Amino acid sequence: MTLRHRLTALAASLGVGLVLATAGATAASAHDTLENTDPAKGSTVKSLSSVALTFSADPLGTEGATIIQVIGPDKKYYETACPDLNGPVVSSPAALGGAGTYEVLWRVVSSDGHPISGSYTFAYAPDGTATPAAAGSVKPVCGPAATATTEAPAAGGADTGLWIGLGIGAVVLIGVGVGAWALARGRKN
Ligand SMILES: [Cu+2]
Repeated sequence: MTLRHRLTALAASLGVGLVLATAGATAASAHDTLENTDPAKGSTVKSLSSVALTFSADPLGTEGATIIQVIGPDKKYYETACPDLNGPVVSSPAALGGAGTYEVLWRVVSSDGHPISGSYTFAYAPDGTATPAAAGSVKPVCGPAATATTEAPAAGGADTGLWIGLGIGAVVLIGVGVGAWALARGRKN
């Protein structure tokens, strides 16, 4: 291999690596993000009839892939119907049980086709006995597909593109090091 061949090979691998790294990072950053929630994260509400999540773009209405679960302090489910998609807003009606901390578990398909998910909590402190406590459901209300807890790996997988990009970036750096070493060695010979 001549010096010119080495340089050409190095430049080619650098170019391919950079393109792949950029593509990976772009894919990962294209997910929709959760911009607003009602109730707000960490807030305390006196009453609640629905949970509404607003995303940065319109999630895809893929059948069975949109999940909102409202889990009470007794681990029962207090959403009362399947989620409704309306542009960037995904909402579910809910009727809460006793006072305490409730967790909202959600999953949607980002407008770029990747599932994204998350959870947050809010507190429920009803005013006296004005609102009767709902009984809740021992199972997620929206069918067997709506088990958001089993979707945790999907949430991790959503950032795979970024890690692939970073990995390729690291490989490129190693390649540059090896290439420089080979060049220095070739020059010496
Ligand atoms: Cu994505």
